[in-house]
Amino acid sequence: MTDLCDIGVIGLAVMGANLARNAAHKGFGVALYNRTGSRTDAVMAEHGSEGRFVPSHGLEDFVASLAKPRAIVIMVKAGKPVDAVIEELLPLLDGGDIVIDGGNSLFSDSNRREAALKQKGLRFVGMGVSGGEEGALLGPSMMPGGERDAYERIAPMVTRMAAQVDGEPCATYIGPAGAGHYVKMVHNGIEYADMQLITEAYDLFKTVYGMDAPLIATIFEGWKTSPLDSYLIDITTEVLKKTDAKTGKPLVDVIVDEAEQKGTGRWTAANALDLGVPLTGITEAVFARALSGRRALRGEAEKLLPFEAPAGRTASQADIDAVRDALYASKIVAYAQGFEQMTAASKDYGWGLKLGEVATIWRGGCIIRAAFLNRIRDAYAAKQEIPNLVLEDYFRDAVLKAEPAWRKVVGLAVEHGVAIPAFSSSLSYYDGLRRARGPANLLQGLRDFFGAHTYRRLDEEGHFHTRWSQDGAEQRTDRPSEGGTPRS
Ligand code: NBP
Repeated sequence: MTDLCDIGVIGLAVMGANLARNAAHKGFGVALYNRTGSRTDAVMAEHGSEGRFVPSHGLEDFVASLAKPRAIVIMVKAGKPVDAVIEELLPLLDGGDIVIDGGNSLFSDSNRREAALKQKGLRFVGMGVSGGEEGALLGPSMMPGGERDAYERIAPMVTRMAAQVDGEPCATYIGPAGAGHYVKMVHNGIEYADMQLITEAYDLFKTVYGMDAPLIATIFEGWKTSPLDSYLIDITTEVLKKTDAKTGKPLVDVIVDEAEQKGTGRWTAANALDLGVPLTGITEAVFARALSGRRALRGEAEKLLPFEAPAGRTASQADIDAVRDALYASKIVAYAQGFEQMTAASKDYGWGLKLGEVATIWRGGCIIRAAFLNRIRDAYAAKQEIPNLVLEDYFRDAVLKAEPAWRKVVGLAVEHGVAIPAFSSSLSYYDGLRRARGPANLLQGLRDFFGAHTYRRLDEEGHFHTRWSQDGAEQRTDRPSEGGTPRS
């Protein structure tokens, strides 16, 4: 039959509907299904003429409208709804059919789903999709993981639907099982850090220099020609420029200062703790959102611990450039940490991630798309494994150049009581990273004192314990330090 569809989409909210339209615009026949049929009808009423759609109000009809082996994209709310849809689909599918979860699923759920479907002779692709509503429609960045042959089957569709940069699609096979959703999770974590850094730069301009939103917008606009050039800088300019129709004030000034989160940043930070990767930038960004959410408490606290906004200093061009440079250096640290986390995950989970390809497919379509990603791609083109991006030539030169400004800006914020957790933690991470000998020797001494956890010596191999509270003598012990050695 010629009229069977190439791809099916289940879940026609913002992302599903736009991804389905994207597929149709590229010439693919698209089967449509949504639990609540009125949503399917609405998509058909508004967009039915944009391509070849076959809507169904029942899953059986939906499955029957697809060419075999079937490729079915699930775009429903992450978590239990994905399992519910898979449960319903199972009896209707045939061996070799491919179930693609395009939502923001937790990577460990994708590991589980892939294994469960494999047992039933079905193939699973856990595919991170980034770009929001517009990306889904015009070309997102797509991060598919699962069995390679399942990806190969859908690759012609996925690569055509993805954003294209310099003739290359922003989609590539990421790795086995949950690797695709993992990389999407870290992408979102980096997005958290990037947005937090931008927010801190805004607060410095607003609170220390007393600038209004339209003026700050012009500064961000100017950064388009700097290495910070990115989608997030572009939309920061747009948001800061917008005037509220009701009050005539900048819209940003009437928006409640309470950030919401759906969980991917938190997952990234929690996984970094599991892997023992120092992911300070992203984690501080998650905590900053949590603190923003305690609005009533902050209101009470300001009464008891008064905050006095500094009398607006005048910002010189050098002051503005210093904030830009501090933002850039902190951003480099946040990305370096995210890439270090993916390196660690790739080893621990045996995924063989190709991080140069990850940087390549993040250059377009996704929320963190930025000129800067070309530099990361270049670094991985020259070297397969990179312990830390900060140490690579381009980034090392950039942070060294930015360092004086970075310190000045962090110092200024501290002096004036402006919270800059991502700027300052990135600088502290940088300072910790470049010390061949840090202060953890004392920590080990303390641990050995109260818990006999042992320590190693600089001048001798082996593990040692001092009988601190007894005769003070040191003894060699075969027992390795409890808690294992830190990740090197
Ligand atoms: P939502 O995350 O808001 O989910 C709504 C969809 O899930 C509707 O189609 C709804 O059907 C369906 N659904 C639910 Br809820 N429970 C269901 C169940 N038990 N069985 C079947 N269907 C169920 O949609 P979205 O914002 O389009 O996002 C879809 C996925 O893409 C999510 O995982 C999201 O995190 C991810 N994502 C979103 C964005 C974005 O910018 N929004 C970006 C990137 C990724 P109904 O109509 O019958 O209620």
